[in-house]
Amino acid sequence: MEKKMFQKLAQAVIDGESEDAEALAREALVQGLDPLGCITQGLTKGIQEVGKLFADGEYYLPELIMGADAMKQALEILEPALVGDQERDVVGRVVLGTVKGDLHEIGKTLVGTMLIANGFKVIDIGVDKSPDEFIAAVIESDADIVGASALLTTTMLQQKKLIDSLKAAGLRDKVKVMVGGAPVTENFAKEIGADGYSEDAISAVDLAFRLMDAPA
Ligand code: B1M
Repeated sequence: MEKKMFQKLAQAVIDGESEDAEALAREALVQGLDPLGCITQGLTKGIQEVGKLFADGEYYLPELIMGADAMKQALEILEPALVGDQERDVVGRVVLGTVKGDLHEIGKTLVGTMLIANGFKVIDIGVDKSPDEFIAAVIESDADIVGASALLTTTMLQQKKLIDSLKAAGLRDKVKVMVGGAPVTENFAKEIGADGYSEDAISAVDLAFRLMDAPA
């Protein structure tokens, strides 16, 4: 039953059917299915297929947008179920955003949701954010960690710009930097002097705990 639902969710994203995606997400919760599984095994598989079809020239920008909208619609239903109503001490404060020139928000938001679900306070500053905007949020929130997402090979260098700007602002020793996003690698993260890289939202949580020196 679970596998079938995951496949249906993936298909709704591939077809760009927002209403179906939302209805399926609601149905999955009613059936008591794991919301994280619905996201990682269903929606994410669907959007990856959309990306592949786009890269192969079978899908164009409108289909890319429709797929993303369907995924976002379903996430709006599933993400609150991940977070729950928990009362616990804040593990750490994380300023999270997508870098300048980059409008991809789904992965960044998912990372934020998983961090919140695990006790972090997340200040999500959104997409297309300059180093100065990250820095203003770090200062305002007295953040422990700043997380920068980049989905384009052309924008990943903005993660280095952010680190350079943190140094110039005298903040580099006060805040840990974690980076991620599809084109980003462990090696790239090391090269630009980030404190950590993670491949997905689940390992982002482990990384954030490590950066806080806190037990997961
Ligand atoms: Co765009 N796009 N897109 N896109 N898009 C990609 C990234 C692309 C790989 C598609 C492709 O060609 N196969 C390609 C990039 C090529 C490259 O640079 N190498 C691409 C392109 C080319 C473009 C445009 C240039 C297209 C155009 O206009 N011609 C354009 C750029 C716009 C811009 O940003 N300036 C563009 C636009 C868009 C939409 C706006 C239509 C839409 C985004 C909508 C939105 O977010 N609201 C979109 C989408 C949906 C995609 C794909 C299909 C899916 C991205 C996604 O949401 N994945 C993507 C193809 C792909 O990735 N396979 C593609 C699901 C999400 C859960 O995964 O974002 O990888 P992801 O996040 C993961 C991990 O990466 C990690 O954890 C997340 C959860 O597990 N992670 C972190 C992410 N951030 C992290 C931060 C961390 C730690 C982990 O710490 C801080």
